[in-house]
Amino acid sequence: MLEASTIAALATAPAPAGIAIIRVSGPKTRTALKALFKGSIDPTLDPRHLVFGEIYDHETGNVIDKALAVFMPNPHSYTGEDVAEFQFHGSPVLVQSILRSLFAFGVSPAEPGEFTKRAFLNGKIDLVQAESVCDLINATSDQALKLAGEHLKGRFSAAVNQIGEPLRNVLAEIEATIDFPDEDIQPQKIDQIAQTLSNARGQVSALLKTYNYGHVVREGFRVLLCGRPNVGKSSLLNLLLGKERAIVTEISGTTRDLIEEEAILGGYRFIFCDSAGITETSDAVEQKGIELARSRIPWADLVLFVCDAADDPKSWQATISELQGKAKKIWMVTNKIDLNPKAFTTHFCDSSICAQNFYLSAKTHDGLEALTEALLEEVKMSGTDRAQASHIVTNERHRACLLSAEDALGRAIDATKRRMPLEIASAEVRIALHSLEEIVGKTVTEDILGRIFSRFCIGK
Ligand SMILES: Nc1nc2c(ncn2[C@@H]2O[C@H](COP(=O)(O)OP(=O)(O)OP(=O)(O)O)[C@@H](O)[C@H]2O)c(=O)[nH]1
Ligand SMILES: [Mg+2]
Repeated sequence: MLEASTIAALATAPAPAGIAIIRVSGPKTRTALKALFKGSIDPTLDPRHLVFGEIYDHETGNVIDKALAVFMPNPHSYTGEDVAEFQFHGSPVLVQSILRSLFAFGVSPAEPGEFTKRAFLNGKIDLVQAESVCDLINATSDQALKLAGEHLKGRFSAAVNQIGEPLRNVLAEIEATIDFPDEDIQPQKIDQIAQTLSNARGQVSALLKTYNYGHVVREGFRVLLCGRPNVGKSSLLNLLLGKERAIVTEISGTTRDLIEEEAILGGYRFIFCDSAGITETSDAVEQKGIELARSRIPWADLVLFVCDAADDPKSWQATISELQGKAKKIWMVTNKIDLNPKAFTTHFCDSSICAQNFYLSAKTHDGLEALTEALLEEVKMSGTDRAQASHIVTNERHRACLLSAEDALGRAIDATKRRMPLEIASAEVRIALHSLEEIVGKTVTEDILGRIFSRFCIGK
């Protein structure tokens, strides 16, 4: 047990509810339970079973509420310490009274993420698993939940640890040759070492390639609706969201502000953003809106450039050229095809500017299904080389560690190929291993831990 204090916090959301749960962890849990809870039996004598009883105020001796209590002795608990949980009527006033009673008994308020931090420090879970608890709680889509679940099972950590294994062997081999400098190192041996390093780097690179997908699943895929005024951007936004979020009128320049809203499509999280139509105008408010629209372009994973099927392609050419280079990816959506069904013969944007062309009627919904299907496909393909869910990098910290490992392995391979002294390769392999171990938390500083767990809510 690394922590001596006993902590308590509300584990459920801080709002009136059917029930609330307070969690307690640490060496004083057993005595706190005995002193503050009286049930049909002593819960510490019947671990992992709910016991019905009453919770008492430590200072006045009065009953606070009827409750269920459960005791989970160490080491078989979430934190690895003695843990107790109380379930009672979900009133915020009762929560405060029970916490006050526990604090009066000598229990301390838990810090954000402290239960999970203790689970990590006591070796119940590794750092990737601890982080995935946070991701699981905050997941906003089925797919994000699935990735967090896989990471929580420890499969991603296993994949990372597996990459490190042969590197440890290489290190041992190099060390042995350094210890016996008189013995000649066979060239095949050095080639073998270079091959092992190169395999490991390949595995690291493969993981890194999944980050784009992992990031999009976790944070959402960002789509900006952009184009000239009055072409139907807001109509399309409303269609994609399935609700009337933005004002639609026949007046050009209706939308001024950026309108951002999330939607779940096919289990994936999308963030759509509507913007003011880009045009030359002397209206100060409209100008401000256009500036905002332009500033949003780098934010988007994809820009949907909407145009009106009736417009001469010359009218939008300059605007779309302006987006080119600033936008990560552009798709052209020719709207109002109900009025101009033959638009596809004249409206087509070059693949050097737009990756795809779509034809739509926001009025009749013609073409909407093709567009949403393509959006889903785009998210699914956002990792060039989609691996199984357990091997997908979702976290920026993990990516930074993998990049550092990839670089160090690159330098090690280079040194071996150039037949430089093996100490150089050995130092680089150590850096790579250190970076890999940092991912799962085998080597991690207090500062990094602080940053990770401060993102958690209290009670987690
Ligand atoms: N017939 C037809 N009308 C459409 C279609 N899409 C939009 N409209 C009409 O076009 C007008 C402009 O639509 P909006 O969605 O407000 O266009 P916008 O691009 O957001 O316009 P601004 O905000 O002014 O830039 C409205 O009167 C819509 O009803 C369509 O597919 N067919
Ligand atoms: Mg609009």
